[in-house]
Amino acid sequence: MATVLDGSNATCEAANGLSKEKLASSKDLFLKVYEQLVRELLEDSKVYTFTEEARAWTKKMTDYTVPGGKLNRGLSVIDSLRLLKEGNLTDEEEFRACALGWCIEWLQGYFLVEDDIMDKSVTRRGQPCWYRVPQVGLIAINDGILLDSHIYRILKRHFKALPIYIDLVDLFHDVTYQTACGQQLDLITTPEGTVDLSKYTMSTYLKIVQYKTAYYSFYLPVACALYLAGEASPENLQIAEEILIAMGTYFQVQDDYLDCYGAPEVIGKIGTDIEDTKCSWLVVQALQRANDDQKRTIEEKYGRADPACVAEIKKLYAELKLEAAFQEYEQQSYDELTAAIRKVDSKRLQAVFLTFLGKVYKRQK
Ligand code: DMA
Ligand code: MG
Ligand code: MG
Ligand code: MG
Repeated sequence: MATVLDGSNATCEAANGLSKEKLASSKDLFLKVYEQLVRELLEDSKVYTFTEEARAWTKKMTDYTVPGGKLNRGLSVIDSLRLLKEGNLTDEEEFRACALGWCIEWLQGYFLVEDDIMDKSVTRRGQPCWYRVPQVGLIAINDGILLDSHIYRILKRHFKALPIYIDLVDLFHDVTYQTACGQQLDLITTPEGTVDLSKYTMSTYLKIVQYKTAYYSFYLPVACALYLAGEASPENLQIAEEILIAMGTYFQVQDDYLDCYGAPEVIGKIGTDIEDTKCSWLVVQALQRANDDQKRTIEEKYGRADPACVAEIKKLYAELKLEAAFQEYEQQSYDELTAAIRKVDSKRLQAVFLTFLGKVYKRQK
């Protein structure tokens, strides 16, 4: 079937008027704004004055945990705002979109620092997880809290004078709450040392991923752009929520797939979902397809650190043809998402959603 998007950015941009050059220039500007925001945080002495040692720690910690990812979430604020305003942004508007984009990347840095401790992960973005860096250890817990606090320092400095300030603070608070609730569901569905397969249903899975991933990764960037554009009406926010929660769900299914089948050199992290007994899309699918014997294998081998057990689970996934099941899911999600987006009245909003979808469709990392 011919679709507006074929997964390559080129097709997506041609359909929506955001050129490759424009996307690249967003990134250059975005990275410059990072340097400014860090400088401001380190020089900010309104409520706290750094010692030299603390300043150096914060700089190192922030550089290590905030800017090293794909930056899709952060860049989506400026890319979305450009589409909403059809390219007519003042320098100030561009700066604000970047600053808000960085607030999302800071939020992501915060959640990942904590997530890697809780998931006992080893690497992130191609380097050791922050808590595994010598001299860091559990200081990372407090570093995460600091990253979260930085968001509100940035918002105060750059948005306090605007009428949307309180809406933005509220939005970041709400989305942080939603994400932490999703993380809670993710963690309590699999208390250490137990495997209760009856909990691994599709409805539990969907609830976990909607809250732990979709709100902060997909809804938040577009909601920020809508506020900056002066178009955050309840109707627009609701349409954005509907489409972007579905898109974020698809994104987390990809994350679960890549946890098992992605190459660590490409995804920058070593999967731990099988060892951690996670309610992953793969195990939910496996349970739906498994016969009694295969269910017993899952009961006995899932959630064990022993590499032989992990290998047995992967073998079972192969028997149950889960790679093909994922490909089928991916195509179906893509078709459903594009159909839903085409029903949106505003062509500009359509372009925002299609551009975001183009960034993640068939991603390898
Ligand atoms: C990620 O879930 C969710 C948050 C809020 C960080 P995950 O543990 O599957 O993420 P990752 O695979 O990146 O560790
Ligand atoms: Mg994790
Ligand atoms: Mg996790
Ligand atoms: Mg994962």
